[in-house]
Amino acid sequence: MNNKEYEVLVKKSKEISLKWRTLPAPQRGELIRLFGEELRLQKVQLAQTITKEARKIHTESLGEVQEAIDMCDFAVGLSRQLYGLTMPSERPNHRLQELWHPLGVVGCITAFNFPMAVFAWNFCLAAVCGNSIIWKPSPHANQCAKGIKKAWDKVSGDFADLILVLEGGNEEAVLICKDKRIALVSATGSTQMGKELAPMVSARLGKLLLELGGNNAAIVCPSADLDLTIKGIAFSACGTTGQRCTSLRRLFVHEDIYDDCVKRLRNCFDDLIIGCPTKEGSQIGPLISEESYNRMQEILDSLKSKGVDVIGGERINIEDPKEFYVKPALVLVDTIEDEMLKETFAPILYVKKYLDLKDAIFMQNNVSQGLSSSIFTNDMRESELFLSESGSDCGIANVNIGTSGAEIGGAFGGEKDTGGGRESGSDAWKNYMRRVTATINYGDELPLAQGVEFDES
Ligand code: UN1
Repeated sequence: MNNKEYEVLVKKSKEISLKWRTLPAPQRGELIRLFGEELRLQKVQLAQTITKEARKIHTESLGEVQEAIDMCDFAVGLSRQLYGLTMPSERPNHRLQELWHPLGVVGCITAFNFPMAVFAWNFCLAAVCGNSIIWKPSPHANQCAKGIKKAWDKVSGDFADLILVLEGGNEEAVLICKDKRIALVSATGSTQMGKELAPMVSARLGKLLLELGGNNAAIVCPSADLDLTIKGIAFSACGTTGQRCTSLRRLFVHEDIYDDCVKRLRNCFDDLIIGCPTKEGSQIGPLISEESYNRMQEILDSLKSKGVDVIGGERINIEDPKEFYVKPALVLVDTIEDEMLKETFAPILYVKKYLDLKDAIFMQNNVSQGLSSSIFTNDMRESELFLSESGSDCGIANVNIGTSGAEIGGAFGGEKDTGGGRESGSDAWKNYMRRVTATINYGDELPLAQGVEFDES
C-alpha cells in the first residue's frame, strides 16, 4: 500500500471512530451480536477458508470460528458491563469516580496460526469499547481477513469502516507502529517481531498490547492419570502441527513413570494421522511453509549432531512437493540443551526426567518466555504448589489439561518475552479504553484534599 492509500485508510478509521464512540455501548453490542450471528451462519465456510490458507484441520478451523463467535457473545455481555468504580471521597459532598472512554483507532497485527480468533479477541473488545480497528493480517492469511471483513460489512450498515484491512508485511506493520494517530497497537507474533516493533510504539509513547512467543512446559507427576495425560500432551504438542503460541514444547516427567510415559507417548505419536487437512480423520496438517520446515530440521540436525535421541521429525507424504508434512518429533534429553530454550514453531517435544517437583518447576520457569504451563497430578499439594507464587511463572497455568486450547473467558497472555499483554476475557477490555478519574464537588464549599488550607481573602 502506498502512503496516499495509507493516509486515506487512517483518516477513514479515525472518522468512523468519532461516530462510533458516541453510540451507547449497548447499541455497539447489538451490532457485535449481529456480527456473531453472521459468523454462526458462515461458520463452515469461514472454517474452510482457514483450512485452505492456514492449513489447519477442519475441526480446529471450526473451533477457531467458534472462538470468534464466543468473543462476540462475550462482548455483547460486556456492552452493559464497562464498569467504572466509585471511590469514597475524603471530602464532604464530593464524589470520586472512574470513567472509561474509547482510545480511538486501534492497530491490530495478527499471525497466520489463528487468523480469525486472535483478530476477534481484539476487535470485539476494541469495538464494544468504542474504537475502530485497522487490521494487518499475516500475509499467509489475507483471505481469512477478507472473509471476516465481508461478514462485518454485511451486518454493520453505516459502520463498515470500523474494520479496515491493511494487507502487507513488515513495512505495513511499521507504518502502524510509528503512527501517532493509532492509540494502541496490539501485536501477535514472535518475540523477535515484538522486540522490533515495540520500540517504535514506545518512542511515540503509544500503548502496546503484546502476545509473543511461548516455550510452554508440562510436568507429569507420579500420581497423574496417564490416559488423560497422554491425550493432553498429544493435542498440545502436535495439534495445529505445533504451531500455536500455546503449543507444548517441553515435558518434565517424574522418574517413577518416565519409561511408561515415554513408551505411551511413542505409541501415541506413531498413531497420529498426518495428512491433508481437508481429509476426514486427519489430525495433523502440514507446516505453514518450507522455511518453517527448514527451521525444524536445522534444530533437529543440531540435536542429532550432539548425539541427542531424536525420534521422528522427518518429512512424510513427499509426493506432494508443495506441502511440508512432518512426523512430530520426540526428543529425549538428559540435560537442558540450548535448542530447548528457543521457540521452534513446529511439533518438537523435548522430554526430560525429574526427581523433585521443585526442580521441575525451576526448569519449567527457566526460559525467557512465560506464556502457558501445565501440571498433571492427582496430588493437591503438588497442584497447589504449581499454582502458588512459588510455582509456574506463566500467564496461564493449568492442572490436568494441556498447555493449549484456552477458553476466551479468561485473560490470555504471558510474562517475560511473551510480552506481558492480556487479551480476550476477564478485564482485558480495559486495555482498549482510557481511564478518567473524575472528582465532582456537589457542595457549596471548596475543601482541599489532604487538609491543605488556601485562604484567598
Ligand atoms: C495463539 O496461538 O496465538 O489457547 C493463540 C489456545 C488458543 C489460542 C492460541 N485458544 O491455544
